[in-house]
Order: sequence, then structure tokens, then C-alpha cells
Amino acid sequence: MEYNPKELEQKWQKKWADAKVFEADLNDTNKAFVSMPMLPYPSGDKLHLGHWYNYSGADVYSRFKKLHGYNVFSPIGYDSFGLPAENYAIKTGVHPKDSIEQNTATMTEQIKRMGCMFDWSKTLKTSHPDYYKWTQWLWLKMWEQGLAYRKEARVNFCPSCQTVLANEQVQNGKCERCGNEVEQKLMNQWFWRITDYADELITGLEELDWPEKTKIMQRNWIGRSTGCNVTWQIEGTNHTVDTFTTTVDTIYGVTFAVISPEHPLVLKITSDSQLSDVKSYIKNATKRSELERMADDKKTGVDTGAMLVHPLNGKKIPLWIADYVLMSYGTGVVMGVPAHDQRDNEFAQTYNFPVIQSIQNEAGESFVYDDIDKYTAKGTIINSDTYSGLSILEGRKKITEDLERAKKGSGTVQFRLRDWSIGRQRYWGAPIPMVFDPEGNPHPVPEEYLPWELPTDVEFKPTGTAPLAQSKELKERTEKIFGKGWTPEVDTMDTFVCSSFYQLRYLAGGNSGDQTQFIPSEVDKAWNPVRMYVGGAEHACMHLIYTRFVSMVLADAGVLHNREPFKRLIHQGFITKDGAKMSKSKGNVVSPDEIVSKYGSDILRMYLMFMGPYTEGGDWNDTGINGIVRFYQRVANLPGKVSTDSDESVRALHKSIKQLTNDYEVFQFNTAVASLMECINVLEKQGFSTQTLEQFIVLLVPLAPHLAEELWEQLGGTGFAIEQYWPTFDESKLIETTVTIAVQINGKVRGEIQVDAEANQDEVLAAAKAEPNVQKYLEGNTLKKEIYVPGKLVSLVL
Ligand code: ANZ
Repeated sequence: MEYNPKELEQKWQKKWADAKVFEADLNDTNKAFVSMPMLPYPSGDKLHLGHWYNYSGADVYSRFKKLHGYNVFSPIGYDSFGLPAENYAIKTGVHPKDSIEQNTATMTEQIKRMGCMFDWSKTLKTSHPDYYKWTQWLWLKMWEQGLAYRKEARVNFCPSCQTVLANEQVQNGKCERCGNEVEQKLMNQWFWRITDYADELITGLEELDWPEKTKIMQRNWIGRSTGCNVTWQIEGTNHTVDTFTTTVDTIYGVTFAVISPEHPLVLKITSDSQLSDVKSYIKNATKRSELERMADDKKTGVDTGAMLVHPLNGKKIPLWIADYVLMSYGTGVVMGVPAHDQRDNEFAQTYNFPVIQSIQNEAGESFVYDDIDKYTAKGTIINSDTYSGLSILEGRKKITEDLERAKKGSGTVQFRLRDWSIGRQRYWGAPIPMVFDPEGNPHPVPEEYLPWELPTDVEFKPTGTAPLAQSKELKERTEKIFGKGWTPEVDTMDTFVCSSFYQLRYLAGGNSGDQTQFIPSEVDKAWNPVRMYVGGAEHACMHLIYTRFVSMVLADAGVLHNREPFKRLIHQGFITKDGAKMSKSKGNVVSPDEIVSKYGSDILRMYLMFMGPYTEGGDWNDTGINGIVRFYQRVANLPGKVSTDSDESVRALHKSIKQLTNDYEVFQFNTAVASLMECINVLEKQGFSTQTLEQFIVLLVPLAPHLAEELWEQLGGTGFAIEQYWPTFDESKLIETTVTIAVQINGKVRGEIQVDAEANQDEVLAAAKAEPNVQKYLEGNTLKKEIYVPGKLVSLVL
């Protein structure tokens, strides 16, 4: 066959499109199966090899499932609101609306060249009014469910992106997008109450077929802690403070307590003599970020002058203020146990608090909880009145119960997760559909006014205040609909909102689909959740938590039948160059376009899939691709070599069927390619029939979809190769009927014989001695010894 990938691939892409082979009929609910990669965001840069890796692997799987008779829907779209598009627009001066059109057109052309089985008839762009109408609809649902609220809070602010960020979007104190140091700012902001779902976000993980690492990351991020809130009377006042502790078993080891500088009671309970010190401490502390405060080597603090009364033994405990205690966690006050907590120990050393041991391990030694798992701690309570002698866990339970009975405490569960900060002071996002009455009270924009359009009469460059505030049109629109003195909300939504439900809008037909309802109920029932989701591990604690939260809310609102969006999840690995991540600054970026122009999409795909286990990625290497080119050419030549089957060929085919049936399912594409390579070696050598070749072609469809079609056509097959049924392997065909035996003479291999697997020793030895090369050595020599290792080896000694 003439090897011209460009022509061949275009031909099949056109045929697939003309015949609408990949357009899923969403009304057909039988064997419905959504298999999709994460949607890309258009930034102005072209697709890189990572995209190819992501989409190719996802497509191998989608095709594999289609070949099993699943009604596979593989959608794709663009996450086109947000900073990448906006920053590109700022850089080039082109309005984001125009640059998005241009950039998505380029990307679409690139993606289409891959020949993935995407259903382009149901695509979407999140920045289109037909889409963000639903982003705003989701906002209204949140509002209706009591899950959207506004409050004055210290929020993360990126001075470079000039916008507020959610906690998930701050990584090691830096902005997830631009890498700049994030500041803390007191601002009035919108939040979504994701913490209401903290518990289910943890328990729901159990039923998901996700990488264990990702589940652990989510669990840690959500950070569930079971413990006890203890109430302490402040001596000589009517005030009390609560401390949250996971280890109330250490309560007899408390020698001080610490209150956060932001705690509302601080100034009320500080003694007159300490007031000025405490005030200046607060002033300094509130300037620092949480991260800084937690990372401090040297803990600082000031005495408030207040004393707490120990709820169990009545001892007086000094209360200090210190910034290592955060207001955003627990109750903002902690009991200090220097004997068993490292931080408390450092604090006690600096300020000379006594150290009292109250627990010991099984060896009778003291320990700090930082070194062991709190929830399974083994050991005994000591120095603790009637609790002494109990095991740690028993004591913890008993102390909690006694405190509860005395109304001085209660068992409780704390989460590290914070509510999702939703507003952004940026232009290129979905406007928050809220307006304020003349008294400043917020009201939702009624659904009939959606999409609540993004105004165009604004400068989109960021200044730190929301660009929408400049829009005359938005202000006039608001007054016209709601009345004089009404004002619009001017923040836009975090773009992670746009991608938190997009898989459901695909199911409504995408942007050109159903605009009358969010998702048709029957379609939701049959097609949701997504059965296979493929994308980067970097989304573990952002997109993949937000989307789960939104699905749970929509299920509670009666919109969805299912509470989890993604049943199975796979993260692709990284493609590196010379061991390093590809980046423009390193100058080691491999352009997929050039490779596709030179070799075609099938070869690039097969090579990428061959580089290593899909979830681990691999290192790009230009010479390696030639091996795939040779394999491709050999496969392309198979139709000209059709003859008849031999047992070996049939066995090799069934071995491949067996292997690939497993490999594709578990994303081991590299071993799948290797298996086809082994198979073709045997087929070429031993001969094969048309029927065997047909099955081989079906096995090849996921890895080289265009070539497979071409060969299928050459063989005169009906329909498309992708419409065939996956071959089933026949275990009986796998049984070896002949075995290969090596023949050694004086310890050196001199020949190889093929014998019937059932042959007995005499037959095998006779065959060995008859082997021509072996015969040469035997001539004129006397045979001293002959040994047969069944199924493996004949050893002759002269
Ligand atoms: C006494 C104690 C003794 C504690 C001990 C630990 C070990 P996790 O597991 O992460 O939930 N804590 C509570 N609220 C805090 C806040 N706002 N800022 C800083 N630290 C706070 O951690 C719970 C523990 O973190 C709590 O248990 C408390 O210290 C501290 F040997 O109480 B512990």
C-alpha cells in the first residue's frame, strides 16, 4: 500500500463525519456510555503533545468500548472563559470574544486531525451566552438551596491576576495560574457552601473507581477530623471559650491555652494591663498570611491576662494570644499540651509553661501526637484522676461523654475544607446574576432574564476592581428591569464553575442543543454519570471536587438522578523531553503538528501509546518513532500477503485478543502495541487467512483507527471497521500444540526443533539427533549421554 498518511487520514475523517458514525443518539438509552477527556481551555497557544497524549488515550478507550457494542458518546468542548483567554487578549489587545473564536477554530482543526471519535455536533464553549445561561441557572439553584451567600471575609487575593482566588487555587501560597505570591485581603465576597457537603464528598469516594492517590488527596484536602469541643469558663467573667481538640485524652496535660488574634472575644476578655500589648500583637499578626503564620519556626504570643478554669479539675490555665492559632479552623482557640504536641512544646519552652505528661505509649514512654496516628493511638492515660489507667481511646471516649453530660463539651467533626469563594474581579467570566436593591440587599435575577449578558462597554484590563463596574449598559439594564436605585453585582464567577457541570450540558446536546431545560430527565437517567473520564492529576483538588459538589447539589435539587459525576477516572502521565517537562522557556517543546504532517496521526498516536504505561507517561525520543513507522508499514502490507491460517497464526491472534481485551480496559496501551507486534511477526512467518486478518484489524482500530479502516475497505469488509464487534478469544486456541525445544551439544545450543507437545522422550531425542546442524556435530563422534528436560531442552554429551 502507498504510504500517504495525510491523504488516507483525511479520507477517513471525512467518511466518518459524512456518515455521522460518532454522533451519539442520546435518546437511545441502551448501553449508554460517556467516555471523555477533560475539556481544554483556549489560551492562544496551540495544542501541545500533552493534549495529544490525553485525547489519544481517551480515544483508544472510547473506541474499545464502541467495539464492544456500547453506545459511546465522546464529547469535547472549550473551557473558554477565564484567565488564559483573558490574559491572551490583554497581551494582544484583541477582545477575548474575538480571540476565542480564532483560537478555538485553530484548536478544532488540530483536534480534528487527530481523528478522535468526538461528537462535534454536541460541542460547547463555556463563554457563549447559550452556555453561561446555564452557569447562571446553576447560580440560581445554589441561591434557592440556600447555598450561596455573601460575607466579609479574609480572602486570597492575587495581586498579579488582580482577583480573589478560592483556597484550592492557592498552591503553597502561590496563585495556581500565575505563580505569584497570594495576599490576604478583607473583602465582601460571594461563597458557595461546599462545606455542607464535606462529609459526602469524603464518603462518596468509596464507590468511585478512581486512582487511590487522587482519593487520598481529596480526603486530605477536605480534612475530616473527629474530636471534641471543650467549653472553658473564663475566671471571674460570664464568658466562655471553646477549644477544638482531636485528642481530649490529653486534657489533664493542659498547662496553657491560646486564642487566635482574630477571635471576636479577644479584646473583651483581655485584662486592662495587657490591653495595649495584645492590641499591638493583633495589629502585626493580621498582616501576615496563614501560611506564614503556620510555617513560623519561632512561635510568638502575648499573655491576655485572662485565666481559664479547667472543666474537670478546676485548675487555672493562663490564656495567651498567638498567631499560630488560626480563626478559620475549629473554634479559633486551642488547649496547649506541651507534653504531647510539638508546637505547644515550642511555645511552652519560649514562655516557660510547665510540661505535664498525661498519656504514655505501650512501652510506658511519653510521645508527641505529631509522630503517630491520633485515631489509632495505643497506650494509657496517666496523671488524670479517675481516667488514669484507661487506654487512650477509651479515655478519650469517656472524657468526651463526661464533658457532654456536664454540658462542658461535645463530640464534633471538623473539616479543613472551606466554602468556595466564587466571585472574581475579572472581566472574562459569567456575570453573577444578582442585583442589589437601593438598601443594598441582594436579589437573584429571575430566570427569564438569563442569559444575564456580559456587557461589552468596558475596558477588560484588570485594575483590582471589577471591570463590570464601569459598564453603563449593565447599570441601565438593571435599573430598567428592577427600578431606580437598583445596582448590578459586578463580580464574575470563578471559571471552575463553568467546568463544574459541563458534562451534563453535553447531554443536553451542547450549545446548539436543548435550551429549554438543563438536562432532559431521561437522558440524565441513562447517560449520567460519565463512565470514563480522562485528564490531568493536577485537577484532583479543584475541578474534581467542585464537580462532585455541584452534582450533589443538583441531585438534592431534584435535577439529577445520580450524585456522582465521574464513575471512573484515569490520569494520564507526563510526556517529557530528555527527562524534563516540556516548556517554551527550556526550548524543548515538541510540536505535534510537525510530527503529524510528517508521519500522520495514527503513527503519532501509536508511538505515544507505546512510550510507557499510559498513567506514567514517558520520554519523547525522535528515533523511537521509526520502530512504529516500520510496524505501520508492515501492517499496511498485510492484505497482499493473505494465504491460509496455520495453528501458530491462529494461536498468536488469540493470544493478542486475550491480551488486548485486558490491556485496553486497564489503559496498558504500551503492552497492547507490543502484543500486536508479536502477533504480526507470527502472521508474516506462518501465513494467515482473510478472516484472521479481519480480526487483527479490529484489534488495531483503537490504536490506528485510520489505517484500520483503510485495510478493512481493502478486504471488502462491510460498514466501517469501528462498527465491527470485538473478537472473542477462544481459550482452546491458546493451547500450544507444538513446542520448541533447544538442542545442546556439550552445553552449547546447536539447534532447535519443533515437536508435538504430546511427543514422548524417544520421539523427541530422535528428532533432536535428526536436526541437520546437530547431525554435523554427531558425525564421527560417540554419544556418551543424552538428557531430555521435558518441553524445554535436549542435552547431548559427546
Ligand atoms: C490539644 C492537642 C494535644 C492537640 C495534642 C493535638 C495534639 P487536626 O487533626 O488537623 O484536626 N488546633 C485546633 N484548632 C486549631 C486552630 N484554629 N489553629 C491551630 N491549631 C488548631 O488538628 C487538630 C488539633 O490542632 C487540635 O488538637 C488542636 O491541638 C489544634 F497532643 O488539641 B490539639
